[in-house]
Amino acid sequence: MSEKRALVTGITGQDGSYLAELLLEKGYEVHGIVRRSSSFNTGRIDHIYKDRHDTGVKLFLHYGDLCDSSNLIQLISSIKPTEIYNLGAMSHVKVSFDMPEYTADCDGIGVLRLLDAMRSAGLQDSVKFYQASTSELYGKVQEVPQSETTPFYPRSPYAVAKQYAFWMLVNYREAYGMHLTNGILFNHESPRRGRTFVTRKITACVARINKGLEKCLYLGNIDSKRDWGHARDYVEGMWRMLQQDKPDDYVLATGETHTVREFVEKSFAYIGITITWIGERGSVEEKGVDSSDESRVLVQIDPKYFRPTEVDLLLGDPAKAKEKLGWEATTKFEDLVKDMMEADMAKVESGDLIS
Ligand code: NDP
Ligand code: GDR
Repeated sequence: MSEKRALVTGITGQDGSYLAELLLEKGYEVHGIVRRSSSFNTGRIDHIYKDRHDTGVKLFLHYGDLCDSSNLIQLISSIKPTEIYNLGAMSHVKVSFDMPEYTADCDGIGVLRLLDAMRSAGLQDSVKFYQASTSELYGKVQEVPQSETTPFYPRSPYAVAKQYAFWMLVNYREAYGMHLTNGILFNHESPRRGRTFVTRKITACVARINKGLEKCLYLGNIDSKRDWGHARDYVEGMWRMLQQDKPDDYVLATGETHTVREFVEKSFAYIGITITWIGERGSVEEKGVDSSDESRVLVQIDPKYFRPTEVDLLLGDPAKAKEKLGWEATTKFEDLVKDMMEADMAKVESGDLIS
């Protein structure tokens, strides 16, 4: 058995795929939990998993679910990981309003299941555990910028479930002396971001508009502000947290905030289009063209994307992570948009973004 053995829940997600790459590069034996699905859900890790027979890559996948305690106990007891990264979650804030009970089970109680599975397996003194906590915990603005000491005010069933998990970690850390760390991560994106999250929805749609495959981008609240970084930077921060002798809680953020509106403008600018806003409609403006012409409207608001309660402003203070972990976000807003646009333009060209 390898001395460095990681178990990653949510390995098929955006962060899970980057983290698996990072851990493999660092010589870990990596075990990932995959949900059974009627269609393939390993697209983000196929490039590392498929060639494991040829390259000897130490990546092992196991069926499992955060809602199934006996499965988690069995996996943790047999794998005996030295580090666990809990990235698995029903991670969509808007969807959590439609599925609050499932979200609580997976994102809240799921974490308790993992903590108790570690204890049942007798690993409570040896394993280090990372919990994917979130800037959504700050919710309704209490303080700007937000740091490890800012009070929480969750604004969605997702955030409430994550708050339960956050405090469960703190409690088990204090009660049993376990090495449990919360990473309070602000939004982080990449070309691997799911297409229902706003950044990727925008870049995929703009790339498709550019190719004539779509006419208009429909969005919800374009005035909310987010501190957007690149997922590749953030998984490095997760790993650094677990290399510390003592467990703690850390914010990872860029320290910059931008509106969804700005993300839209930058993405259209990438394909050479300047958007002019008339209220909440974004149009292409050119000399001599009638601005009320519907065919010039490239962005429109669809209220179905509004949330019952919104998080208006997120801006993180990553000073503690810089000081204690030597971590800093290397990708800034403009480069993030560029990276995502470049990738989606290439996907459209190769026929991978047909719908
Ligand atoms: P994704 O939505 O891309 O990935 C979520 C992962 O969780 C997928 O692998 C998914 O599997 C898995 N999953 C969902 N439900 C279950 C379940 N019941 N049992 C086991 N696994 C499950 O999220 P991200 O990669 O973006 O985020 C990773 C984690 O970090 C999440 O916990 C998220 O809440 C949190 N987070 C994310 C931030 C971000 O900006 N990306 C910021 C702060 C926190 P499948 O592929 O089958 O759906
Ligand atoms: P968020 O990300 O809720 O911050 O959660 P998302 O990209 O879904 O929304 C960001 C902001 O954009 C607004 N918005 C829209 N959002 C979506 N998804 N679709 C739209 O059409 C749209 N139009 C406007 C939203 O209202 C919101 O203000 C993400 C997830 O990764 C969480 O798991 C994680 O915890 C937090 O980031 C930090």
